[in-house]
Amino acid sequence: MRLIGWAIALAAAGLTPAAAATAPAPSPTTSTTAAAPSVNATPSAGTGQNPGQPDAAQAAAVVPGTVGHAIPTPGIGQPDGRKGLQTQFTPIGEEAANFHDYWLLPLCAIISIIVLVLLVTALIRFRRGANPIPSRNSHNTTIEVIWTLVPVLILVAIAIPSIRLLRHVYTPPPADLTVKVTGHQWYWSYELPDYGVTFDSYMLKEASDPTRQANQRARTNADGPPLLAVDNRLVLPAGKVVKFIVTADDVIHSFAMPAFWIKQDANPGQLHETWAKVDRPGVYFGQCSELCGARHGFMPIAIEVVPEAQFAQWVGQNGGHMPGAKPAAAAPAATAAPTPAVQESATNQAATAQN
Ligand SMILES: [Cu+2]
Repeated sequence: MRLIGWAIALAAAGLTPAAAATAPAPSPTTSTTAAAPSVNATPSAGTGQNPGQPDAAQAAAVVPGTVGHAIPTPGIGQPDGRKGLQTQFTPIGEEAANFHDYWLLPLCAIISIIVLVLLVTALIRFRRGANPIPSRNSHNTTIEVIWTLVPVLILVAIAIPSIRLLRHVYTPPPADLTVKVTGHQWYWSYELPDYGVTFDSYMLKEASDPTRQANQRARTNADGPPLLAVDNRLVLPAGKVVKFIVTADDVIHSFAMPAFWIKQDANPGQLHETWAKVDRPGVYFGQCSELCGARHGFMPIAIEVVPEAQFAQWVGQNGGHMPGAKPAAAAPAATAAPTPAVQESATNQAATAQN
């Protein structure tokens, strides 16, 4: 009987020679035809940059260390293999990380230890061997009051700092600048409406990537880690409150910057708002954190925080203008404008000097 049972089990698992012989072996033609459409439908991994659109960073030689190309610091604003949260660089991030590290985690550890001790005690003290005649107790008012009140108190102890943190997240200080972030399959585009700067940001491919086109710059260590470095970084001024308006134009993406404690869904047809204030200049990396299609893993986010004077320089380099300065294209409409380009450049310098 037992032998029959084993035979049935093995046959069901397809392990018997008979089952192997009768199972339809995948023919080479079948597997080729099955694989072909997926290869055609899904571009090779790592094709982050748009092959049809020349890389904006190609035109000018990239000089590592210049504004927009600062060299990232290992372990800052990027994963470094250690467990736990990334070091935080925004007020909300610091508050949330402290709440997690010094309140939630110890609380979880204490609760787990108490439950484990209770469980082991019950297993040993109240085992059948030690209690041949079972206890007939069914109520104990004191214990019932304790096991109702203690969890309520624990939840209140978590809720108070948690709600305070949420209040801080959703009551941002007045914004110094606004950035519109749009997720696309599979890249990000950024717009600084007050500065007249709009650009796309694609992942930089590895030099060894066979899908990299001739007009696409390969990633170097000065750009950042693999899968996180981008051709055009979003550059932001240090110490300023930045409001991010997040949306998408095709499917749901998620704008996530772990070092800023930001993870905001980007939904087509909706505008979501989040904010950050970063005091430390540096390069910070994030990724799309919503499964958005075949190349979801190849649309990183890179934000470079720079002193304000360098930010003005970056705005100028990207065809923008500081608020108050008229864009070069709009200048001809003004009456008696001598030379629009000269006027624009002078205003930019004045704005830079002010900063
Ligand atoms: Cu995405």
